[in-house]
Amino acid sequence: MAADQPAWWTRAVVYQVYPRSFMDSDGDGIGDLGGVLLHLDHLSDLGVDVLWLSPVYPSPQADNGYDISDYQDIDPLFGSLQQLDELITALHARGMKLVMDLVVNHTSDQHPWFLESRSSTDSPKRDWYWWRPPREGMAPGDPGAEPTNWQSFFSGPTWELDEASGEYYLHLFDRRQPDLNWENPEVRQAVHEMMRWWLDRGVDGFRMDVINMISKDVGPDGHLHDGPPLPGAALGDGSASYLCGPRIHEFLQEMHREVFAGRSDALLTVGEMPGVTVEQARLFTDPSRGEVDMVFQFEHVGLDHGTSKWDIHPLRLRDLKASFGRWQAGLADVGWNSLYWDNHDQPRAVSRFGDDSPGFRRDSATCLATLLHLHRGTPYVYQGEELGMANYPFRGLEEFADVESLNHHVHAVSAGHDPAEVLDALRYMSRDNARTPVQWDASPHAGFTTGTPWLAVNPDHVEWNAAAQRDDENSVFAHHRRLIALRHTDDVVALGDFTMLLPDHDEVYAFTRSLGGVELLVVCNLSRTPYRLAELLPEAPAAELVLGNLPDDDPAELRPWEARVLRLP
Ligand code: TEU
Repeated sequence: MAADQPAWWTRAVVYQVYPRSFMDSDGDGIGDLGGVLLHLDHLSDLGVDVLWLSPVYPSPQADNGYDISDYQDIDPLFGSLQQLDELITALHARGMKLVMDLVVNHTSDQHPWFLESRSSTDSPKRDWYWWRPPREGMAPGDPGAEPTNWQSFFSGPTWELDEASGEYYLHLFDRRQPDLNWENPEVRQAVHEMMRWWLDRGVDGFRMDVINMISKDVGPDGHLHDGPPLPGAALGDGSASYLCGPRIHEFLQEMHREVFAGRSDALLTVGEMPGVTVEQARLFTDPSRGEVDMVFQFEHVGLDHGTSKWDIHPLRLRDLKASFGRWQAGLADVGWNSLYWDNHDQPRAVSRFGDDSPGFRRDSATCLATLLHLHRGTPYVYQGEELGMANYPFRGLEEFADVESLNHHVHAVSAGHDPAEVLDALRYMSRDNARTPVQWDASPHAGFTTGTPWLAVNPDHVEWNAAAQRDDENSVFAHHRRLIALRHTDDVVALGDFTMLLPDHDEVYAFTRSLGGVELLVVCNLSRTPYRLAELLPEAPAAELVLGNLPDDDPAELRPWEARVLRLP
């Protein structure tokens, strides 16, 4: 942030659209750009400033569009370039911006660049991807002959054998998502050119998929290193070789120079960075370094993980406070935080960190939202979060579609895990929980489609839907609207200093925000236990209520899942 004027995004709120599940305008059961255009009122009414659109580019859809086969077009499944232009115009007319998803750590294996690269070992694009011979002394396809022992994010090794050449290619994600070789300057130039093309078209920035994985730790001879063995697995953890690798800052600074320098500062860049530390994030988001505006960090969404995301432990509130507190402090004077509970990769927050039982669902959804939106940083709302959408009651494996979930099931069961336990973990943690269609109304398929939805609609849509909430001042939607408005109007919410209170309390989350003599006290009860407020925070009962999630009642008692934003005298 420049010292003189805070950047515009310090008071902005971003709304993520996962187009496949947002709204289907043509009855094929899959959401599309026409559907996004139909529901822009929903976004304006909510008051958000930016729409981040998950990938709509041509893609075989092996990972729902995060496997791109053409960076400069729109998949007919989602619509056309003309509709994308319409969306840019319509958003701008409403004072909103459009941020596109940039997926350039990897392409689809059907991208012409990869088809060319694969076509022969002499191809001019051979070096655009990571091709390696089998491990020394082994033949292609031998068990363990992969060039490194890395386990992929989507189960199994990160290497796939190409029978024709006898060489392996690298894929940190699915085998249909080969990693681009950013060491090659032609790759970087091609990406920069494509990004400029989108900005020239009018888009307002990029959310950069796994952007801290583009630099790999490669020896001068091209050697990549094995990682430490993973507990109970034949494969290893290669993350030290590809998370925030040796040239990551150089690559992002070069991108900034080549793509963003000299353009309007009304743009937004956010780098998705699994495993990023606070110290690294300070570097990535220090404006004087010219890298990105903010990053998505993963610490808080890993606090309920054990050895993997499928090994689920209940969240301890003091761990969340320690983590958020460190991120708030670490990026207080330099850099900027992004704030999120939900996205298309995470289970629904109200089911995971809240209480989605009927009596507490509305209150816990609004309590979690208050907690998040009152932090310092740019909040991200994921479609349906503003309605309190919850995890889906999956009956069996046949109801899952996500490549990560399905690959995990195959690998875990073949490794001897109890299929019932594997299914339980999927039910709770699968990305498909976030991907069920948005619940617009109580009609069949929740008003999402007139056809058959690609992923089942949550049966709770008869009660939990946008139509029921839009005019209800007590709804989760209305509460989000108030939180977003507060950030727009109140400097202390956007910019105030953050101080964590009660760090060891297991059920109550409290903090202050202060700026130029104004001080807010935020207190959130993340439990069913009522508390006497004066016993926790003696100054609270006398303070003025700015915003609360429950009807005014007894100021002395903090009710189950109650959240209050108070102004201290
Ligand atoms: O996700 C990156 C990532 O590391 C995880 O969030 C991942 O989705 C997984 O849950 C790890 O267990 C990004 C995208 O957001 C995701 O949808 C893509 O599948 C992935 O990159 C590959 O492009």
